[in-house]
Amino acid sequence: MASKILIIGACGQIGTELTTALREKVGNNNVIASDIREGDEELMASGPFEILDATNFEQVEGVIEKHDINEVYLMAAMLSATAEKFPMKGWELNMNSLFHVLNIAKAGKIQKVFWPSSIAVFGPTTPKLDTPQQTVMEPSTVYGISKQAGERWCEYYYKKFGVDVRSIRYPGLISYKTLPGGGTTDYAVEIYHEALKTGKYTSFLKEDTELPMMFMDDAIRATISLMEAPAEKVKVRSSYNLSALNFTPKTLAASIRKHIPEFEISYAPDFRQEIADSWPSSIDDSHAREDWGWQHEYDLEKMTSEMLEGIREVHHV
Ligand code: AKB
Repeated sequence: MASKILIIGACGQIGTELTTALREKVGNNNVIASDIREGDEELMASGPFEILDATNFEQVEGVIEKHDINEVYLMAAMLSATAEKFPMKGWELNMNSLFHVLNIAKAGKIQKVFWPSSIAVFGPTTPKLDTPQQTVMEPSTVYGISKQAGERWCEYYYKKFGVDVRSIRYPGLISYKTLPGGGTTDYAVEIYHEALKTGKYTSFLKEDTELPMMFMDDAIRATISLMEAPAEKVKVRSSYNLSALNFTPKTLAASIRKHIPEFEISYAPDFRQEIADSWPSSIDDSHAREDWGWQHEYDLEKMTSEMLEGIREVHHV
């Protein structure tokens, strides 16, 4: 039997590309996209879509029953910078949506769940370099606290109730199809758009702020391959560290300058600097590599070429 998949938050930065990739893999009609609002034309035209509020249990359960879903990817979330502005809203969205899906899985109505965690689970007291899978975790943001609590609940539901839930601690994700919204790593996407549009960019992080990052194609491949891995290979049931590249705004600007020599960057750090300073600079992801064979493909130079080409094509810049 083909998997019937529901993607909650399908119109966001990850959801859009995940929907396309899964539809190519298992067939358009086997992937139900859903979000609080409609997505772009391509997504809406490529298969079934439901308007869905992830915080409403009846709606989530209703869509799962209506389409006979057996796998859910819960991608709806409020990211780090926005959640600092709306702490209770961020907490409620990030936690309630997870509980709804975990409880539906516990009741046996779905068989597999993917839930995204983040490098935001780490905090200022975490070792910054090559941050291990298991280490000190004292997140200092609302988003980080919600992701850390979510990880604990995922592991709890797996151990107590046998819920097959799988998760990745995403680094900053770089993509050209859909813009990110409300994150601390968003500068690394905005910079490419501005480089092409205006030839300059003011970074809201300092020039030497190094953060773990990943090109979206790698993130989508990792997500699908974790979900396809045999259950016994998925040994971490909180969330896997995952790594590809680490860079600073200054190194990123230098890689853009190889294509656009006149590109100029300036720096005006804002409240997001403190968030970035609390996160690791690099991540040890050896568990993901050993357990289910994770390997990244994109380095900084390859990613910069794809980003510039992709933005030109998709956004006609
Ligand atoms: C954010 O910046 O909030 C996200 C993340 C690292 O989870 N991109």
